[in-house]
Amino acid sequence: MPARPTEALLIVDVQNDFCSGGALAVPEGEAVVPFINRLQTHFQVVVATQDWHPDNHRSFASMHDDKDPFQTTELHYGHQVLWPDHCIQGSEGAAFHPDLAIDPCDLILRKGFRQHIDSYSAFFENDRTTPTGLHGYLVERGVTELALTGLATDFCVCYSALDAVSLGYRVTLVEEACRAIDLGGSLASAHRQMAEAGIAFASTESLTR
Ligand code: VGL
Ligand code: ZN
Repeated sequence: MPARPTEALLIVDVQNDFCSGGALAVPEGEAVVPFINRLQTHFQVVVATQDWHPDNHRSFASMHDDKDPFQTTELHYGHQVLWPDHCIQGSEGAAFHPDLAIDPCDLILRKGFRQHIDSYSAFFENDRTTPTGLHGYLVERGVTELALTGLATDFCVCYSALDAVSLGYRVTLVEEACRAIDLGGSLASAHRQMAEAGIAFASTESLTR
């Protein structure tokens, strides 16, 4: 009989390109690092994701004529924001922030490596059907509860959190351990959707004492 549920810490995309000076810098992105490092020892399972695009990825504005970064387009699965080139496989921008503790991670999961599909969520790509394999891994490890951290709150963290709820996990968002891009109200919308889905919001302090 399990004494307590198995909890996993999910660290989303804490990569140089999402931090200050990066290609798709999230304001104060690097501020999440000390909180995440502190959280790691309090979880039985720790997983980090890495946005990992080929240099001709369809989510890049540079791959579309007459499009600038942060405009939108229709791809074969629907609406897609077009981004500056970022997190190109093997580049310095795709590497984890140098201060992020990687050694405690049990699994590093890469996503967004298919040229024609973006992948915000750690569970499903943006066509909403192609799985990343993370759910299978967590099920096999007996994980039922997830604490989410990382970048960006209103894109990859939010998509991952909502998918996790629909897959049946209990989900908590760690507030100081996330930062947002906030594009046209996307942060407010993400907060509303996560609250409606029953996601809890917690502080690092409450999870580490
Ligand atoms: C992300 C936009 C494009 C994220 C990744 O990690 O939130 N956002 N690729
Ligand atoms: Zn990306």
